Parts: sequence; C-alpha cells; structure tokens
Amino acid sequence: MYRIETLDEFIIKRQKSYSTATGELTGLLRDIGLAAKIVNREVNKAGLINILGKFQKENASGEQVAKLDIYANDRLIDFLKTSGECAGIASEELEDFVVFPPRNEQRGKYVVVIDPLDGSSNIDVNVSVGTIFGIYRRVSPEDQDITLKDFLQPGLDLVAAGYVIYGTSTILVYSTGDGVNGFTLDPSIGEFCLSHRDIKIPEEGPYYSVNQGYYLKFDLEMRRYIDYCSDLNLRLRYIGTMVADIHRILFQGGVFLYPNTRKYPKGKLRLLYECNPLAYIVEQAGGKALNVKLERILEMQPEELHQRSSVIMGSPKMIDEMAEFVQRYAPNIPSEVG
Ligand code: AHM
Ligand code: MG
Repeated sequence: MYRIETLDEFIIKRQKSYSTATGELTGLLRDIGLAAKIVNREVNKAGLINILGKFQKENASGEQVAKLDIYANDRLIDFLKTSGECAGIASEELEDFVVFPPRNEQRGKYVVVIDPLDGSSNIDVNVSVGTIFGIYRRVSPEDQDITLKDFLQPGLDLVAAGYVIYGTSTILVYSTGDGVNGFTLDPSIGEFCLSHRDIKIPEEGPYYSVNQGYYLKFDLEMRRYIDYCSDLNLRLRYIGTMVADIHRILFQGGVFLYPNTRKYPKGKLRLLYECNPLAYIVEQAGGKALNVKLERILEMQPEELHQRSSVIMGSPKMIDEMAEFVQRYAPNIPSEVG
C-alpha cells in the first residue's frame, strides 16, 4: 500500500543519511514548516477576520505593508526565536536584523533570511502569495551575538533555502543542496506531504514572465530579448508574486525576468530575501540565475541587508539564449557567462 511521507519524516530521514548532521538544521526546517502552516491558516481566512488591507506603515524598503505581511513576519519570528537553532533573523519587513537571545546559554548556529509574504499586492484580490526563506551558517563566533556579516553572505553559502506558495493548494519547496523536493499541505491531516520528488526544471519551456508594462523602461538588450520571446510565440504569464511565477517555471519551464528599470536602476527584487533563495532552488533544480550583467546571482557579494538586484532565472537553455542577447546588444558585457 502507498504510504504518504510527511515533511517531518522526510527531513529526519535526510538527516540520518548524513553521519555528521547534528539535527539543528532539521529542527529549523521543521519550525519553518510549522510557521508556514500557521501563516497558511491566516492567509486562508484573511477576508473573514479583517486582517486584509494596509497597515499604516511602510516596510524597510519604503513600500506600503499589508497587514498579513506583519502577521507572517511576526509568526515566523516567534517560531524561529524559540527554536534554539536560530541565532537571528533578517526580514524584508524589518529595517534591521533581529538577534535572538541564547537558549540555555547556547546561541544558535544558523541565521535565517525571510520574505514573510511575497506578492503582497495580490493579498486583497485572492491571488497566490508566498513565503521565501534562506538559511546560512553563522560566520561569527558562536559564543557571541551575531553581526551584520552573518547575513551578508553570498547565496553560494546558503545551507538551505525554499519557499511556500499559498495557492490553490499550499506547497512547500526546499533544498539543502542535494536536489529540490516539494510538499503539498493536506488540510485534512494538517501535514505537508511529499508530492514532488527531486524536481528538475525543463531545459526550456513555453513561458516568459516579466512585467511587460515596464517594457519601455528596460535597457535595449532586455527589450530585444523580450521581442524575441514574443516572436517565438512564448506565452506571457506574470502573476506579480515572484514565488508563484518561479513555481510555474520550475515545473513547466520558461524564463522569469525582473531587470533594472528607471524607477529601480538596480532592479526591484531583494538579493537576500528573494533573489538568492529562489536562485538557489532554481540552480538546484538544474536551472540558471543571473543578473543583467550576466553575473551569477549566487556569487554576488551582498553589501547591505536590503540590497536590490536585477534578476533573470529559469530554464538553462533559455538563460543561455538571453545571455547571447545581452552580449550582442549591451556594451561592456564580458563574453563569459556566470
Ligand atoms: P513584495 O515582496 O513586497 O510583495 O514585492 C515583491 C514582488 C515580487 O513578488 C514580484 O515579482 C514583484 O514584486 C512584482 O513587482 P511589479 O508589481 O513591479 O511587477
Ligand atoms: Mg517579496
């Protein structure tokens, strides 16, 4: 008889296959899974309990914050703070990172970066939103408080990353560097169950995903590449929730672009909270993720918590093609692709 495998079982089984694993990362991932269930519950009943709508506040990047963002942010912090494995967190919603107090005089080994509720403009209209997370091993001594340096690590140093999509069903996708697996929340038992084993992104696919409304604000090489996608009759799909747009591409193949615009000369999406964890997942699934200068996202050295980046990620063949357009039309781009 087929037996379901829950997220907790899967995580523990994986841990047992590493003789050196101490169980701390396992505990952290389980806590994130648990927090995701609580956030999911609130996302599902948001309209009923009057927590939709805007909070009179802006987030650290100067954008208006919706109430559910605050809720998701606070719940994730609650869970991670009490986990014991996490020494602190940096969130897209908070100006500065948060240091967690030691538990039994022990500080956690890991720090976590989160975008608690990605796609907040979609909350009020019942369109998919998500949570993104990345986990780093701290670089500061474990007997001291964490510092900014612990968070300013390139994506290559992630020990785990993932996302949760609150869509028609709720799915948690994560990787610890040995492939990507997806778990669908079964509401009848309240468990994430393994539903997508060893996800591999198609080499190429039928979709391109970009905010075409900004077309005239993109640089020439991006416009030429977008024209090419359109010429090929690729299907344009843009949800405006990065998690949801990447989720489609991960399974069906395609390319996601958020290049620099006049309003966002460095790109809009945040390197720490959005680009790195999703680039990690895409690469682990066999895809590629670059910025418009054709640098590999995961190799970028972050300089500040809320740093933004341009990003193009997806099916490997399509990213290579995009790179050819950049090399042809952009001045001063090296011919070696990251
Ligand atoms: P958020 O984290 O504040 O919701 O913003 C990030 C979102 C991404 O999910 C999405 O790809 C992008 O912003 C959409 O931006 P735009 O409306 O400019 O196309
Ligand atoms: Mg976001």
